[in-house]
Amino acid sequence: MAKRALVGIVMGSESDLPVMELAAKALDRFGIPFELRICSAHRSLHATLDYVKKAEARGIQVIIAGAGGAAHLAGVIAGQTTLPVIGVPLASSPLKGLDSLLSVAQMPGGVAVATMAVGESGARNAGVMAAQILALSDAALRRKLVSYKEALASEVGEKNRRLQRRRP
Ligand code: RP5
Repeated sequence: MAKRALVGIVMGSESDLPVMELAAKALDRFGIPFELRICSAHRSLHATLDYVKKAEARGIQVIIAGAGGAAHLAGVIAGQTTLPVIGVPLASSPLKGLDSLLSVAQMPGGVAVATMAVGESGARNAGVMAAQILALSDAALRRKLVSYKEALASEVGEKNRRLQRRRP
């Protein structure tokens, strides 16, 4: 039987999926069960609110919300839940994500969204951030995160060694 999702990855449009898959990939790497949903703060507000209202009772502990343009999805969700909400601004409009970044980050006091970088790095980091939140109460997951950080460092070391061989 599939494990109950701990993280909800929501996005404003199907067109956001290729980037938001990177959040899913990061969670997969740590073995964290998640679910993916398309729901929009503007085009399907009622479905979004319905999802948020039921999420905690279903076992969701962190919500990742990715949207582009006037990206209100993460903020609308954060206004309706005490679960941690991680916002991913997407570069899907002619303004290339600056609009989304400001929409996700500039929340009014009292309603917190943890805003990631624009685009692919942000989506990947949203998965890592969700893992770090969950690791606060999961020692095995914390160990996986420690190895992940070590792997990042050794990748850089390897690239540096390759460069030194080419350009001593
Ligand atoms: C936002 O508008 C979505 O999050 C997406 O990034 C953007 C464009 O959506 P589509 O027109 O491709 O559905 O709400």
